[in-house]
Amino acid sequence: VKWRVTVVPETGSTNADLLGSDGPEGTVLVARSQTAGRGRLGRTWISPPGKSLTFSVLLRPGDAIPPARRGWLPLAAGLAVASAVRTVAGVPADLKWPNDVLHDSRKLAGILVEQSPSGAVVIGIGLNVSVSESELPVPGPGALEATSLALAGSGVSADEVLPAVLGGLGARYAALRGGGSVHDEYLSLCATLGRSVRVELPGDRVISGEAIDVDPSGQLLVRSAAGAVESVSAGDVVHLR
Ligand code: BT5
Repeated sequence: VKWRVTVVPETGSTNADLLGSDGPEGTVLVARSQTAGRGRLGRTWISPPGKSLTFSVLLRPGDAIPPARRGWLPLAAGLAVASAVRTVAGVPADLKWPNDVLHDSRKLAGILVEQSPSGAVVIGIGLNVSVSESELPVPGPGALEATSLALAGSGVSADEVLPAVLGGLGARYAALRGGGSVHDEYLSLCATLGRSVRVELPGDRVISGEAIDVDPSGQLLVRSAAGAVESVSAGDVVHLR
């Protein structure tokens, strides 16, 4: 992909903007401030103006990535952010399935992937950069504590991290388009695998067990104490112990 980056001082949600646009693949919208940042499942993403990296990219995978493998796009985005954070900021980061970026078990970045009816895929990334302790959102019940690159000891700016994330996302997107896999890299950076987890599924169902792998479509495989393996396509994972 050739990225074309536009930076705006403020918008509601960069994801909403790109979902409503008919821009070409590779369109990137960065907002210095977001007034209505969206999380998954109707939740909100909070970012104090100028202290985080909030942006979205528009992809048009078409037939190159069949629907059965599109589930890897959110995971590839998580890998791009975690590895950019490691290399550019020097902050040890890992992932909670599907793509929460964690440092020291606290949430450094969140990712929201949405599809438009026309088949465009919008990947929105929010990364806490120079957010201070008192500016971090207070986690609701069951939610992870938040952190930022600054609190993790790094002085990098949003503008220094962005090119690394875009480069890493482009490389992994190209791999997926070419029929390649990011499975092994994902296993190496995902802190969920091998853990005891509780998964809150949409519709209030909860399962628990050991997270054993990610299947060929990007779903999380959870083995219950009784030995049954369930695959999870969407849900909130809580790492236990
Ligand atoms: C996410 O949702 O983590 C996806 C966040 C995606 C944000 C980006 S910013 C650019 C683009 N444009 C948008 O409008 N959105 C995308 P979820 O897994 O549902 O997590 C949301 C939860 O994380 C909230 O309910 C809070 O508990 C918590 N949270 C909110 N703001 C946070 C922050 N800055 N740091 C850490 N946790 C936060």
